[in-house]
Amino acid sequence: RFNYPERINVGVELTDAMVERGFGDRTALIGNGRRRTYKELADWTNRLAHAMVADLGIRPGNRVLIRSANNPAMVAVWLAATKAGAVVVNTMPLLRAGELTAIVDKAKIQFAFCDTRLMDEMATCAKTSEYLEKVVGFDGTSNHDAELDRLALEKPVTFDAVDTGRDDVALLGFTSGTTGAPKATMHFHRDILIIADGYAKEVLNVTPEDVFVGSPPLAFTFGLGGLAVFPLRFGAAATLLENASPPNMIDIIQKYKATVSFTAPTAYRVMLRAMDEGADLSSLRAAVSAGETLPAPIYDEWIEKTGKPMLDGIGATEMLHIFVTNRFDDHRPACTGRPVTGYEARVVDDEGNDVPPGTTGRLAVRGPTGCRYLADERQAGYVLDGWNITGDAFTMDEDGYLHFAARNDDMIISSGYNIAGPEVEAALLSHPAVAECAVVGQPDEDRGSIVEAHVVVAEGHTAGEKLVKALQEHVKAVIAPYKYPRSVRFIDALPKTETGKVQRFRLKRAPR
Ligand code: 3SK
Repeated sequence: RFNYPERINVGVELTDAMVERGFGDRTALIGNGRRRTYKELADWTNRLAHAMVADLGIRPGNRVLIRSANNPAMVAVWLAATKAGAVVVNTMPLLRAGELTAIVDKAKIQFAFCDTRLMDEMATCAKTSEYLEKVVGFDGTSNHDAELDRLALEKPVTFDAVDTGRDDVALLGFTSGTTGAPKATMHFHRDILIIADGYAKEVLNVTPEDVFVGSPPLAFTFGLGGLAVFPLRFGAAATLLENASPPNMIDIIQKYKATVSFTAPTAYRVMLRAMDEGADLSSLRAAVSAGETLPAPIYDEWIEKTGKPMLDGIGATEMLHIFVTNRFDDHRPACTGRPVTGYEARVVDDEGNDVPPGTTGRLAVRGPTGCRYLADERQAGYVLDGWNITGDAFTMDEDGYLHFAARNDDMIISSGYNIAGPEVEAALLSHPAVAECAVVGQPDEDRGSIVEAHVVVAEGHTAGEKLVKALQEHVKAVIAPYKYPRSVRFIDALPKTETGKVQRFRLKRAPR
């Protein structure tokens, strides 16, 4: 189904190859107040790639970290590094130095390209990491006013991209794992094309007339696929928003007549309310919802207001993108749909045996993309007999449609962000007032879930509103601020089993 030449470079496929196919004058990227055509993007990435190779010494296979908010410059730096044969790790702007260092050390990253507005934490990371050799700033505002931009300025607009193989690693996607060290998932050049030629083509039917908008960070493969790879593969336009708050997205949809959106149910809820107030979102022909379960009332109201279904889907960083989805002509409420063509799905028990229809079990998938953890013994737990055992509990009905039941792990999904409870617990425990704590997700109307911390106060400290604020500020300072506990409750003792295991389920409220 996916027949690519043996030698292929996805950076070239999404830029120069598009110019060759006649898309040179069409808009590729919109962001920070500027539009870039495919020709401009190809030239830009070629100049950057020259600078990376000639001035900075990047060699094929070098690992490169990019730190930026969603903007055209981030996409250009990613594509340029890919053309130079590097293996790229995209990271979110909110990450703190400790989180960056964990990534740098896990992936043995030598080079980092950082939006100059986000240098502080990167510089702290560079001081502690044993691998990072060079941190180079780029101008995320696209004014070309930083070191990398200056190096690229006078370079030729053509570049002989590194002759990578279709099965060479191009991208490392980090999962927000629940426990232990971060996990890096390796993705080949061909994988990045497969998600476009599979899901985006078959399910979304992307055309050059499309204009994409959305909120997931490019650092998540959900965002990278939905907001960069899918539009660029088909000659469409990508709008990239540094601030992708729902009101901003609504403005951009109206301004650019966006046709395809990628975001979480929380944002769609705000869009529905904005429609009540007169916002015109009728240009949207495809609204993709993932990252959280899509509540049936939002799905129903979207159809009622727009006449089109919202496309609920589930993916995983391990699989690169969405592998089970609803379709325009095949969708149901409170249902995630059926596998994307090329993928198969089963629901299995703990031994990997199929469970009967209607019984909840673990979702197992296989297809043209799949999990390859970088140097990680957890690989053996994720892939069994060629089946990727996801962290989610599902039921399959008699017709083969999949219905989400629960996460199998301690992941909290809040406003589309994946937040690992144990990571927040570790941050809280580094505060002297915390003797013990347990972090759970609690149902929340606006955010899907919120992070809630249950804290046993250390001797000599006093529970109260002042401590709540102090703990929240402390977490924001230690790890990415979006992970902070919006709710903090004080408790005399954590519920535990006889063997001392914390019973987090006893701290959870039932969803309403
Ligand atoms: O469902 C998800 O969380 C996901 C993860 C990675 C890529 C795509 C998606 C939808």
